[in-house]
Amino acid sequence: MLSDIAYIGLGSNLGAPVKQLEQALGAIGQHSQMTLVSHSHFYSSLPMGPQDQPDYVNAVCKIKTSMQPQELLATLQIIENQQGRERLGDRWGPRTLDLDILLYNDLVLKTKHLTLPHYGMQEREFVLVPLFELSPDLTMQDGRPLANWVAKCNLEGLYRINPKVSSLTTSASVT
Ligand code: A4P
Ligand code: MG
Repeated sequence: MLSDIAYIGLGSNLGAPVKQLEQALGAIGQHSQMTLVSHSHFYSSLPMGPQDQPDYVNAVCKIKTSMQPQELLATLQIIENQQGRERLGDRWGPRTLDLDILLYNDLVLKTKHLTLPHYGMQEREFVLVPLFELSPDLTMQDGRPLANWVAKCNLEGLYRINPKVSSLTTSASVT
């Protein structure tokens, strides 16, 4: 049963980033153990970390899934790999596709391979703004509303880059 809810952060700054995100949303929607509930607009953002890399395109999607978090992470990493993700070891370096689990229900978890909520999300405007667009009433793990975090973040260089592609959500929602 697809009863667990997760939010996934999508990011790309190599290999036609908008297409990478569209393709990833398609793969998520078509997976038998995930339903794509909704996705945010796509946003252009300045690179966090090394500055000698292209700007990113970021978005957030909400899914329902029957997978446990570890299995979901492995599945998302397969999708990253299918889209040419190379792990070159340079932290925060450029990538064709990055899929991070931001939230999984209300779960708080810290294992070697998985930290939930995602460790950096509360400082990242390219995560908070699209997440707020999808679910403005969310409360964060510290008990404060997501809106408070959004109000505090630096929006410099962040802008929406496309109209919402509703067909993606509609076709992908069919199980
Ligand atoms: N991992 C632990 N928790 C999670 C989680 N909740 N979701 C582990 C996903 N993965 C999680 O990730 C490294 C390891 O984190 C995984 O093997 C998994 O076991 P990775 O995707 O292989 O490598 P990474 O993404 O380079 O590492 P890191 O430190 O997670 O980077 P971030 O935090 O993803 O940042 N600038 C802009 N504007 N937009 C971006 O999207 N992204 C990054 C990467 C840098 N700068 C950016 C952006
Ligand atoms: Mg990642």
